[in-house]
Amino acid sequence: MATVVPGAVGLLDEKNTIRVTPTVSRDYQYRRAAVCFSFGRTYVVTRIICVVALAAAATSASAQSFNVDVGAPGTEPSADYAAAGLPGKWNTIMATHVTPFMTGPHPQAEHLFDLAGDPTNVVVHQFGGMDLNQKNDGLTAGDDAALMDDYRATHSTSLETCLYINGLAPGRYEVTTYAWMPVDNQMVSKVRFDFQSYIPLVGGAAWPGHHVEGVTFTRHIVTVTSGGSMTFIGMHVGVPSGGNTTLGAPLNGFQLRLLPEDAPADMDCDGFVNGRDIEGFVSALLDEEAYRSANPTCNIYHADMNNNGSVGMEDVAAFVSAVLAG
Ligand SMILES: [Ca+2]
Ligand SMILES: [Ca+2]
Ligand SMILES: [Ca+2]
Ligand SMILES: [Ca+2]
Repeated sequence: MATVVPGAVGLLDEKNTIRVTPTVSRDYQYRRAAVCFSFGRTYVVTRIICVVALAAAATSASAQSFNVDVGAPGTEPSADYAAAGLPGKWNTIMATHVTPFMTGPHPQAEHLFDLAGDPTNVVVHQFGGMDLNQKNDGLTAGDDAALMDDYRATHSTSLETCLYINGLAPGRYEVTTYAWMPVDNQMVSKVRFDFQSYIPLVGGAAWPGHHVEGVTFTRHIVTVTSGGSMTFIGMHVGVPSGGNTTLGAPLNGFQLRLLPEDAPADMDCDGFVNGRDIEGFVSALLDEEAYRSANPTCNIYHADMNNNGSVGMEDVAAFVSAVLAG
């Protein structure tokens, strides 16, 4: 029986011969396989050697995850605040409108620190959103207020707040975008990303006491490539058609998380597909937030067995087959 090696380096069959999985990128295959192959010219490797490769990869993932508060300097939440994502160092950026318009790295872009607080080459700049506002919402407090009570706003249905993030390692990122208007909670905003058709609305309700998808934030999965047109993330927050341009649409902040490599059915991201993944699959199907809080660094889309972008009943049969075959 084949064994799934932690970190999706590849598959070890009964002869302990590595077979790199077809789902990982060419670049990823090369880097990971090189670690394994360097220990045996005959391509015969041990599981222990590949687990070492996993540890190295986990480090690079956290170095490509970021928490960002949009607001005045010094108003960021504390590092133990997770919001709807992972805890870690919060950057504060003004997200000031800069010209000329460009999607690539801008001379006036701001550098980001990763979750561990280490400096990185990842930079962000903004075009379109004109006002940096702060309102004291009566229901937010503490770190929630630090993130949500200040925001960059646009007041036009035709000019969005456009944030461009450059310098990211290639991969798939989960982007959690906070777009909730303090005080004037009736405001609804739209959130979209370049190269994506999914444009959810967010807002329209008072602070719920904690983060709620569709009220305080949206989630998108965005792919970054090493070449071509998708080398950056382009985020856009705007006033929907018929919306209130006087109040405007807010961008309170965002979180970026580099997702683990594709590993279908591995719901706890331990590198194995087995009975321990059943509980995670069930919660991914029935209660997304419960799944996320139990598996904060994993990838809920490991349950999306038919790869249609959502987790549903259509994924059950394939998941059961994967566990039985595991
Ligand atoms: Ca703030
Ligand atoms: Ca903010
Ligand atoms: Ca597992
Ligand atoms: Ca699916």
